[in-house]
Amino acid sequence: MSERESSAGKFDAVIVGAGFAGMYMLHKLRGCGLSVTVLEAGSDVGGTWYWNRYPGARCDVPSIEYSYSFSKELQQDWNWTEVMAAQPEILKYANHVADRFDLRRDIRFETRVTSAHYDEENKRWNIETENGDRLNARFCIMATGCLSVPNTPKIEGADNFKGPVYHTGRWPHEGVDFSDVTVGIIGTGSSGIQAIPVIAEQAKHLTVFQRTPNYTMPAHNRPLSKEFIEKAKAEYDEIRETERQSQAGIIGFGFGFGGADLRMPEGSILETTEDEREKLLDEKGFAAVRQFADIAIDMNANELACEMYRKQVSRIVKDPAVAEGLMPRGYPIGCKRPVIDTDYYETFNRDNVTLVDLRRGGIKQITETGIQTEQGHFEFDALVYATGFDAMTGALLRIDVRGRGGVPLKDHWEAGPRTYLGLQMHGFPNLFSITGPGSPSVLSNMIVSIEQHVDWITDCITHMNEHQFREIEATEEAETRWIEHVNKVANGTMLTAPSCNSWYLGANIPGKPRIFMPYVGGVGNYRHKCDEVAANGYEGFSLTA
Ligand code: NA7
Repeated sequence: MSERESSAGKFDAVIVGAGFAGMYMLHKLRGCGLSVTVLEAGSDVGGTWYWNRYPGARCDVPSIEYSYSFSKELQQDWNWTEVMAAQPEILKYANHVADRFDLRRDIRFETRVTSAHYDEENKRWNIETENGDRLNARFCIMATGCLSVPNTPKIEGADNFKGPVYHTGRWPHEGVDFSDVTVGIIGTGSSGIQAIPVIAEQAKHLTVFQRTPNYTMPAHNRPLSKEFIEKAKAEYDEIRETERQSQAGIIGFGFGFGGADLRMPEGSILETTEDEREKLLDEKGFAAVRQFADIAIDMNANELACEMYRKQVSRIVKDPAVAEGLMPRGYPIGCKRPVIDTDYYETFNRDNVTLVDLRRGGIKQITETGIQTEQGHFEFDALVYATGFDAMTGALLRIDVRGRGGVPLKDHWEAGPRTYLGLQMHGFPNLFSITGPGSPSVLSNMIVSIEQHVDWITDCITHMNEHQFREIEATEEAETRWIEHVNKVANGTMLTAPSCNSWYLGANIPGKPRIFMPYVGGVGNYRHKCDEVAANGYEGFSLTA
């Protein structure tokens, strides 16, 4: 392609998003000599870590493992400081990668994509942005992230609130000073549970509005020693290979050096006595709760673990009424994305923290000065929404994506997301999604899954170029079979328990189809399946010249 064509907006590939997926995709395709541009809504790289700057934001995967493996030099040069890195350090890493591989020259920032339409005649995608840019590309690659569209629930009176309003997923870059400020926070998912202890330390008073108490485990985060870093660097090849073949793309390399115990659970809780469980709690605290394997497959075993969990909460939280308010009930432990925290329960022993357990009376409306609940009115100066995201499908559905015959993606996904391997959709040729629904994605270490998808897509495009194929499209049959498989392996597990309202199921967004979106089969098995598909001449895809 000539430079003139490229400057007129014609590319081999357009990538949407400059988070960890988009950055690596750009690096790989550029390395193949393709003309590529990345369109990014933010003003810089980093995706999730660019937007989620709330106090306490931290990764829940050990830093040694939550990092790129594609460059050995990068891996050896970069030094993580903590077992689980905080947001500023991860963003610094993303910036380092962008500088090191000179990525920014092919990224257009502050450019939000509004539509992507497939032109069947020319077998190319027409992409438009909010700024009025028009681009044309053979491949359109969606690196739009799984947790990138914040969910702000529609609560009556929300516009009446007079003070400042924040969402954890869109935190101001300059930070927020809560000293001498009274704060109300809605939401006790991962973001709320990370932010609450940090805000409580600064604010004059913090009122926590909790609809569903969560199960959360102490992170035991700590600085990494020089010896640990050296050991990890010496063993990196083995660490990466083991991650790639594992269930979740995490091997818990931090264990023994600080960091949460990520070893696989084993044994049966049903075979323990009450005294034994009590003793285990004395010895290990919350870690005792997740050590048994049967809690993932047997509801009675799971309920015993939940009882242990609640007992541990009551050991930490001094006021029995507050402890009771924080105890999760009525849904199994492990059906939502695990939350890890630093001093979450201890925070509720502070004099400047109030828990409003909305199970005892919900939110009626937001007022000028606070929140009116069925239990009374609570006043504060600033309001924080820690209310999560329209996960996995939200970002793609906000773009007007139209495939063959002008069919909108939202019609194709009306009853829930349909993909083949989470990589492609029938009717949408030459469009790929990275870590899309139907792939291990959010059930795994995202960077391991991102690298696998990017490598697979790059090999696929290279194969097409070598064999002069112009179009690749998942067949309807392959897509149907894959979705049936994705549902089959998830059904009957704790993850799809009817009592569980997780964002994996889309249950946090009113009206969203209740479908388990990621693939439970495991990172290693999934990788083999994708490799097998490629080795068999891209089985399940139709390739046309
Ligand atoms: P989550 O995990 O979806 O948590 C959102 C929280 O907000 C959760 O406690 C919700 O309660 C609460 N929420 C949502 N809407 C309302 C309304 N209308 N009223 C009261 N409370 C509400 O999002 P996070 O950002 O914390 O974490 C997302 C992922 O990011 C996490 O899993 C990690 O992978 C990183 P609910 O449970 O729905 O009753």
